[in-house]
Amino acid sequence: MRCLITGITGFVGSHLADYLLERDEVEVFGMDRWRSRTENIEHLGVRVKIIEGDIRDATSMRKIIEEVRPDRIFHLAAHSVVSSSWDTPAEIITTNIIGNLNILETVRQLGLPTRIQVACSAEEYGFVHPYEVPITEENPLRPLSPYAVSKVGQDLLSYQYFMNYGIEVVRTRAFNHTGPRRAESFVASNFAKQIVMVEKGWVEPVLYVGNLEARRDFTDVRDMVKAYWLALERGQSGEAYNICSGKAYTIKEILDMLLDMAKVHIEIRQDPKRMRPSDVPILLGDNSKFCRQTGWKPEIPFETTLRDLLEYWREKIRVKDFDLGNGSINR
Ligand code: A2R
Repeated sequence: MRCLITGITGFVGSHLADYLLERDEVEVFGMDRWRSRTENIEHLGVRVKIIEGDIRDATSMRKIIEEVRPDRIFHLAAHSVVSSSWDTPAEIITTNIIGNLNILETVRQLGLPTRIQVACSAEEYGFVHPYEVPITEENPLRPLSPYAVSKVGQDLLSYQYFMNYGIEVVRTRAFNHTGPRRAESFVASNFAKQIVMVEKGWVEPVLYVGNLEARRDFTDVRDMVKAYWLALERGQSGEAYNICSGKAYTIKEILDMLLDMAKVHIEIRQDPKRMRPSDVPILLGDNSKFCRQTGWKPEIPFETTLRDLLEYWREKIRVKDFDLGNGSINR
């Protein structure tokens, strides 16, 4: 079976490649850009075939899909950062919605029977009333950021292509997920990296935080990629599925768990620059539809996820890299 991963160089894409390569029946193709950082996939070597392109460019998408003729596409490529989406709203809308359109349109024009998983997001639910929690797939979508609007666009476009043309799309609405390789722009990873920099004695023992009250439903990325696989194995085309653990933590609780695992004592300081124009107060999902349909359940305890995340940063930012100027000291 030929599987194409868009966004393979990213956090989730690289874990999905790891997971697919464990399966004998799968041949893995990945798409990157000329400017992509490849550190997340260097360990994969020649076991994956990488093709260069850009999802915003219809010609490029057609060339890749025509060449690979994938049985399955895992569409993960996106501008993925909520906080930066307020700064570059037009860019995020173009990349995420037009990029998705280019893939759906190519599969339609070529008449391929390809099944496509589209990485949608719990951010689409946006403003949620307390009585609507835990959130089901039936909840209204009230997006609160340009990123969330772009994901609603991907979600509904995929629905439309299924309804109009019968394109085999499964929409996965992922709640928060983290683990090794998560970029430092995401909260748990950012805290973990700051802790490691203090442990190494490179910065003063202070950790800068934003809103600690928000409550989020976290899943380990390694459970998340299994869910994406199962979405195409057993999910129904046209459907949207919440992928989440069904357990919410405040950001403060996550911070406390990480601090308990730290080797040093650290002072906490609020940083106004880390507050968002609008932060969704609670995202807690109901995963029963997906679990019922596919048999998936999250297996990795959150403590293990956070421990592995800390270990990732301890390994990744070494003195050697730092001295050579390759390590970032941004926090
Ligand atoms: O930015 P790059 O070149 O390193 O590649 C990123 C890729 N990407 C693109 N690929 C092709 N054409 C584009 N115009 C384009 N823009 C971005 O998407 C990278 O390989 C991937 C995004 O990776 P991360 O930022 O690490 O996101 P993550 O957490 O893996 O999210 C995967 C999906 C996204 O659709 C999120 O919105 C969703 O899950 O939550």
